Amino acid sequence: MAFLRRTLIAATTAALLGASFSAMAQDIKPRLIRFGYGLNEQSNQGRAAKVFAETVEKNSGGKMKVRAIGAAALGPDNQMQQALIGGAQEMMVGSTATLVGITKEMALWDTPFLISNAKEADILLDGPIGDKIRNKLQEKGLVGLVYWENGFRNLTNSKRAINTMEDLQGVKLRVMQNNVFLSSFQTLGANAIPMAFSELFSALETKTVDGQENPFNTILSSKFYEVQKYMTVTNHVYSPWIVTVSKKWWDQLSKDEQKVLMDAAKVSRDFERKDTRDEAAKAMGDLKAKGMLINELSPAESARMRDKLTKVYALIAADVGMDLWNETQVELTKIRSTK
Ligand code: TK8
Repeated sequence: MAFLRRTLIAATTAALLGASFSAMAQDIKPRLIRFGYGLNEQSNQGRAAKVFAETVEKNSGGKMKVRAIGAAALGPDNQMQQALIGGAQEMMVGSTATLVGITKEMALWDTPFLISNAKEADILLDGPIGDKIRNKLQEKGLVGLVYWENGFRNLTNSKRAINTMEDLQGVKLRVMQNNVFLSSFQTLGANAIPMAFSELFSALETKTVDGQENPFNTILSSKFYEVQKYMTVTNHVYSPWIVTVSKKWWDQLSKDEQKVLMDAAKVSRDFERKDTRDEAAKAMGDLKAKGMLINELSPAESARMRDKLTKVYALIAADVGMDLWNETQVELTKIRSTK
């Protein structure tokens, strides 16, 4: 009898303990991070999002889990930004260009012909100027972790080959949603129409717009070659992407958790830049094979465009502040003198 009672007590205790263990296990269920992005899963953005997710999971010992959600399934860039600010979504990666309405200094990256190669991009973005601009996001409820490469942008359209600025006249050209892009392409004579990236493919398909501009990689991964006949290699601006976190959510994380995210963001950045550059180097051939007619803008015509766009430089300098503008010019001169 006494034995039976003892066994019963032991069993009950074990059951209770078991129950409280599983309650604890529930308490430490992994932190779920929704990481949204705009391009397809099969793209440089999608591949790097996967690397980020795997690295976070590995470095946190499974305590943090990233669900990478592409193709703007969580909404276009600016909708996700608002969700991050409000704390309804944890993370995203998207264009710095769509952040200009939130942090005006981001407009620096939209300066046509500012950056002319990968080395300049990496030094500027990862150095004090990139940090200064990235950290400005904090006042607005966002934490910027790292910049990824979107790349040098080129023009496509369904109307005609663009050999001179005059060929842009009357072309309905989708631009990213900010004043620098709008003014730049208006200045060059196009009929510039700001629009979210997520609406772009169908707008091109239905001829709501005739053309758009994006790096080779995106023209390929978003299958724009299906609805665009002409591509002109202009390299008119180097576009970064930026990985951002909801500050509301970030502030609830431990220092260790924040470090896991920052470290993984850097791993994803290094992977992404290499992957993007490798892909861009082959993409022109791929796009030709898909049937696009490709021409390169002549150096003389490119110089004409730059001249015309100096007017936009003044607008950007006023937006980002003269100090930051001058600091950037000094930094670029320095980079260019140390070949
Ligand atoms: C993807 C966009 C895209 C950008 C654009 O969401 O909007 O044209 O180049 O990469 O951020």
